[in-house]
Amino acid sequence: MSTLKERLRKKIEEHRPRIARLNKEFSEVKVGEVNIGQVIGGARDIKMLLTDISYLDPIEGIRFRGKTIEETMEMLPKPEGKDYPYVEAFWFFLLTGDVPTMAEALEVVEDFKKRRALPQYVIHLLRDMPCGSHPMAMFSAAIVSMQQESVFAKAYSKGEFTKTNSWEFMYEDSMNILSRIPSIAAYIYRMKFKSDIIIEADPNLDLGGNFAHQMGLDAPYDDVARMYFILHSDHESGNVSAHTTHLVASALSDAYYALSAGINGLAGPLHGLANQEVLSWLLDVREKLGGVKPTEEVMKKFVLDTLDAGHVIPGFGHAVLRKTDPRYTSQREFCLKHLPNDELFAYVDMLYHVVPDILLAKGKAKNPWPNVDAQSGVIQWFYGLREFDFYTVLFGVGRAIGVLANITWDRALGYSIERPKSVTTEMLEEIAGIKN
Ligand code: HAX
Repeated sequence: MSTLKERLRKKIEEHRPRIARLNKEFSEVKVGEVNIGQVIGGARDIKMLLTDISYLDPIEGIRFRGKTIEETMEMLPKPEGKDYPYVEAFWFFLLTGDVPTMAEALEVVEDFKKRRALPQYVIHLLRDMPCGSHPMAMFSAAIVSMQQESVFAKAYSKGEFTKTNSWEFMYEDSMNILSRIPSIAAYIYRMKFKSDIIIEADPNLDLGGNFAHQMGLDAPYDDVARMYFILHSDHESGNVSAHTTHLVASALSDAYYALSAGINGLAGPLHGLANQEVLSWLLDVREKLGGVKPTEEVMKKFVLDTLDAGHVIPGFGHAVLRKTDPRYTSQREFCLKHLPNDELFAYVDMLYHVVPDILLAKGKAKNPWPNVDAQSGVIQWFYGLREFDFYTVLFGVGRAIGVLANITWDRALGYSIERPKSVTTEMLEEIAGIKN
C-alpha cells in the first residue's frame, strides 16, 4: 500500500472517534438558527456542512488544512528550480493534513503517472460531441463517461462495500480521476483550439509539468499550472461546485457522477465562469478604447454602464468573503513579479482601484472587493492561453483536487445522505405572523 493511503488510513482511524462522540453525545446541541432571509436567500451562512479540508474566514480568506496560501506554497516540496509545489504534494497534504517529504511527494507523482493514460473511448466521446459544445460540457461528459470504471460502484454492486472500507474505493476513484483530468483538459484544448494537433503525455513529468507540455505551453507555464490548480482547489464546502459534489456523493453515487455534477455547477457565470467573463469584459473595454490607455474616469464609466445595463461586475463580490480574496492577492503578486507591464494587468489593477467604491456607493453588494476570478484570466492570457472559453476547465481541474479529497473523507467518516427540509411560502408567512 502507498505511503499516502497508509497515512490516510491512520488519520481516518484517529478522526472517527471525534465524529462518533459528537454525534452520539452532543447531537442535540444547537449550532445556530435559521431566519427567513436565509431560507429565501440561498441558505447563506447557515452552518450545516462539515469539512476539515479547508476553512474560509470572511476576513482572512481561505486556509487549507489550517495553513494560509502563503504558508502552503512555502512548505510543500517543489520540483527543482520551480517556485510552486508539486500538485501531488498538495493532494497528499489536503488528504492527510501532513506535509509530505520530497520522497513521499514523488511517490504520489509516480502513482499518478501510472494511472494517467486516457481510455480511447473518452477520446471518441470528445470527438463525437457537437463542435459548438462548450469545453466545460465536454469536460463534464468526459468525466462521467469513465464512470463504468468506478472501483467504488463495482465494490458496491459486488457487496464488498462497508461503512468502514468505502473510503478506500472512493480514494482509488479519486486518484484515477485526478491523474487523468489534466490530460483530458489538454486534449479538449488542443482538439478544439489548436488545429487538433494532440500532444502525448511525457512520462518524465509531474502533473503540472505534463499539463503544460500537453497544452503546448512552455515554461514557466508549468509553474503557472501548479499555482493555478492549488489556488482553485478548495474553498470550504458551501460553494456550488463543492456542495454539489458532496451532495451527489452523499447518495453513494461514485466520484465520477459526483465530480461531473460539481463541474456542471462550476460552469455557471456566478461561479467559475466569472473568470472567462472577466477576460471577455476586459477585452471589450480594450476594443472600445481602440488601444488608448484608459484613465480612471473612463474605466469608471465602463463599470457604471455595465451596472446600469443590469449586469454584475465579474470578478468582484463574494458570498462569504468580506475583503479582497487572498487568491486574488496571490495571483496579483505573481503578476507584479512576472508581468508587471502587461496591458491587461494594468486594466485589472485599475479596476481594483475603481470598482469597490462604485459597488459600495450602489449599496447592494455585501462585498465590493475582487475575488479569485478577477486576476486569473490575465495570467493565462499572458502565457498564450487566449481561448477564454477554456478558462473554467482549468478551474475545474483545480477544483477537483479539493472536492475529491472531501468526498473521500465523507465516506471515511460515514456522513449521511444530505436531506435538508423544505417549507412552503404559506408556512413562512405563518412563521412571519403575516395574515393573507
Ligand atoms: N456586481 C454587481 N452587483 C453585485 C456584485 C457585482 N460584482 N456582487 C454582488 N452584487 C449584487 C448582487 O447581484 C445582489 O443584487 P440583487 O439584490 O439585486 O440580487 C446584491 O449585490 C447582494 O449580493 P451579495 O449578497 O453581495 O452577493 P451574493 O452572495 O448574492 O452573490 C456573487 C455572490 C459572487 C454571486 C456576486 O458577488 C456576483 O455575482 N459577483 C460577480 C460574479 C463573480 O465574480 N462570481 C465569482 C465569485 C467567486 C467564485 O465563486 N468563483 O468561482
